[in-house]
Amino acid sequence: MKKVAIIMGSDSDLPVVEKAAAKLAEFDVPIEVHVFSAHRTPDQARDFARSARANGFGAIIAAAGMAAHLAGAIAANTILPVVGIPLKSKSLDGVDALLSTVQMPSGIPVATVGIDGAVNAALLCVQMLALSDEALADKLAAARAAETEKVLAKNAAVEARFNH
Ligand code: RP5
Repeated sequence: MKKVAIIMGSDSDLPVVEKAAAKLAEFDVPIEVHVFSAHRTPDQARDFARSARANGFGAIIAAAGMAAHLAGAIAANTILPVVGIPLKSKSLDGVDALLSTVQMPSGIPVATVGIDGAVNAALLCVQMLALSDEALADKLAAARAAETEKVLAKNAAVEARFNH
């Protein structure tokens, strides 16, 4: 199976980003995790992106806060699909990172999830890999069904309490 790379701009991003790692682990998707910054370590970010496809990756998650150029900078240097996670920070609640990540120029897409949307970023990558992996597709379908059952159980509890 191809690997998923999780790149974050700073180790201070880990509390959110590790939720993506945990979700990918649930599906037994192999990952690599790195701290590369578009601004502080641009050479390392570029070199990683340029070699990622040849190194066995199928998708890249890039998470950053503030003036979040990391996902775009990674996407500029690879034809692999890049999923961007804009991260919440103190000053602007993540809207700065959201706009920096999502508003890519035509030709260099970044599939941007919601602010701090690490779980959805991971699930998108699993869905991409599942396009060519039937066993993974079956796991996704089972996980979706299990989530549905959880919500139905919550609904049953609420209905039992209020509807007589
Ligand atoms: C961004 O700046 C990082 O992704 C992080 O969200 C933010 C702050 O980084 P630190 O100052 O905590 O290292 O590049």
